[in-house]
Amino acid sequence: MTIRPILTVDSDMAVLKKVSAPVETVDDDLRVLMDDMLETMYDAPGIGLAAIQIGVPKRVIVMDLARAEEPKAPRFFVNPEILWASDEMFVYEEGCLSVPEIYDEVERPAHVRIRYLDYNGQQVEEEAEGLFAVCIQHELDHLNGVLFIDHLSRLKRDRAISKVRKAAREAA
Ligand code: GNR
Ligand code: NI
Repeated sequence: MTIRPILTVDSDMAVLKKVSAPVETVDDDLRVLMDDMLETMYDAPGIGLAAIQIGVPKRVIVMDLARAEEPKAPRFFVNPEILWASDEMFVYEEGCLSVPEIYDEVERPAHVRIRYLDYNGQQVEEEAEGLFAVCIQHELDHLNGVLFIDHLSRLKRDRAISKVRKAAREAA
């Protein structure tokens, strides 16, 4: 498995804005990508990662919501779709590996019903709530070129991007 560089808004905004394409078949090549994404996510560390965050415009997400003291619980989502979203909303303080060190509250549907293909290409339907619902919606946004800062006011979004740019300049 290979840890791949994670793209960030200071240098890779144009790639992160791309709409990712559906996967045709869940094969061994795709499983190599998913394994690399998982290792990259654990290394970061993060709780979710969309393929576009490593520059691959495919509709693939990896996630692990297990706490540090719990056994690893990797999950894989290929061509995920939201079938239903609740009217009830939920506010959570989000962050993103592509917008490092920036955290702000985003409001999203509290419950969503999703359909996707798993690591073996099997179709799964399930309902998500809590952090799972937040994370799958955050990742699905990435597949459509949307970042969590796009849900904030223009002022907050511009400030967030400026902060990431400044941090990148200072690190260089
Ligand atoms: O690691 C991550 N944590 C997180 C916290 C709150 C809401 C969403 C996330 S996803 C993020 C990793 C990431 O950027 N995935 O795209
Ligand atoms: Ni993100």
